[in-house]
Amino acid sequence: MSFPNNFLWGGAIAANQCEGAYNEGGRGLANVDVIPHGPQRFDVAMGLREMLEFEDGYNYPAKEGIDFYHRYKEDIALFAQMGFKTLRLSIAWTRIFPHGDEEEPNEEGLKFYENVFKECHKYGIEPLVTITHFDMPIYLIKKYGGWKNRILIDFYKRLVTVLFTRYKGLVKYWLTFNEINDILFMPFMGAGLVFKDGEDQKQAKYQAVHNELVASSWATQIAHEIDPSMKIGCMLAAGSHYPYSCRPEDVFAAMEKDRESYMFIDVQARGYYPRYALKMFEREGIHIQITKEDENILKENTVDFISLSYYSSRCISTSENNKDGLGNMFAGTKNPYLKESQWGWAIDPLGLRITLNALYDRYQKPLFIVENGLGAKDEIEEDGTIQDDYRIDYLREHIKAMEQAINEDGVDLLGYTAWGCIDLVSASTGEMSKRYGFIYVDKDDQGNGTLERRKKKSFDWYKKVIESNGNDL
Ligand code: BGP
Repeated sequence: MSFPNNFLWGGAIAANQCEGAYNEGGRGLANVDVIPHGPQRFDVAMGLREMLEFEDGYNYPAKEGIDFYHRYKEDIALFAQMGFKTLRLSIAWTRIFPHGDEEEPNEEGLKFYENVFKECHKYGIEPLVTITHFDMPIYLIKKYGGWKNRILIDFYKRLVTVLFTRYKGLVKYWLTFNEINDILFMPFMGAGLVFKDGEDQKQAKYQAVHNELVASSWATQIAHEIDPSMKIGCMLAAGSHYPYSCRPEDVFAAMEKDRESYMFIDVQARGYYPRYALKMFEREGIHIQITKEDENILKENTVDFISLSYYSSRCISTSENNKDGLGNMFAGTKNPYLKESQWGWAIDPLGLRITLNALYDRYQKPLFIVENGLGAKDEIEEDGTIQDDYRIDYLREHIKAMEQAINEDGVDLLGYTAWGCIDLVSASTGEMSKRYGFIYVDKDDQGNGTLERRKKKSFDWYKKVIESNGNDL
């Protein structure tokens, strides 16, 4: 096993899933604040329900998160103990611009992240910052209709200008939108879209997609103007699609499903819409407002690197009998060759190697795995320990696969940040019991608990992995 000397080992968290303090420091309300846990979660995340009724329903346990807002020093010290080289975290837009359309930013919010970044540097940890991780001001949704309105591009430009100027010298690596392709599956969570009855959802989604893609390119341009050494990446919810069988129809369907996501990165990495996407818009009657300036901005500002989350591969069948992949937001078909997590996510380390190769072959740009991990229910033993060997097994196999992608296939990989390196609120369930961390946080699905931090068995294991630069797994 060998990894490049400067390989960026670390972990990943997101503001909306860990910070809490939703009404402190001048923060405004965000879309993520009104997505309840429980049965209505998906309807709201998908924009299918009017969100206003949930406005006061900022539900436990998301309300308080894991209180990272007040405990970040303690948490970063623990990450430093594991030897993190990098920490991926995100900015809550509503801390910087509570409504999103103000002229001037909120100093208290800016100061908070400045303190967090400085705390990271104290330990030699390089922050890797997601500008928006499922997170936008409610005000922009109510007043402007979210990302389907291209005026959001201007507000986003203002946001990133403030961030790049203020954090120049503190943050080098930036990601513009978390899992940008999630707009298609969770348009309220990803882009603040709420659909009216009878509205053409596809049209609205792809206009929002375009606006985000243009905003992302502007961010790349603005960053490079402010500080040419900044590296801007896109972020894809990745995971190759396998045909369920070798029937050509299944193979074709898997190719099309891959393209649904690749389209985003094709634009961000190559600078223009691929022809298959333009044909699809034509076929589906989707008319996107694209200006000449948009075209130029996209063309001239492709990303510096491509980041991805990878949890599982997906399997596609064209036969109606095989559509049984519940428990996965990308619902596909159950793959009979793979085991699954407690939430039905297929466990496929080789799939990571396949995905890395596919992305590297396609774009020839450095890759960065910014999310990977196993969501599982952890039990505290009588002696107070948490023996999460299942998590260690999952991570070990995925790290092996990425090592092979680097050394046997020649993939250029910048780093690896394990998702939810400290337990936090799950994005799909809005609850705590789906845990990913090396550090246990005492809190349950009703929001009760002391918030005490406790190292799991995987904590020392990951420390050893980083210390040995991936040699000792
Ligand atoms: C990704 C998100 C993360 C994260 C992760 C795990 O889609 O970027 O925010 O939560 O998935 O998903 P979950 O929390 O639903 O298990």
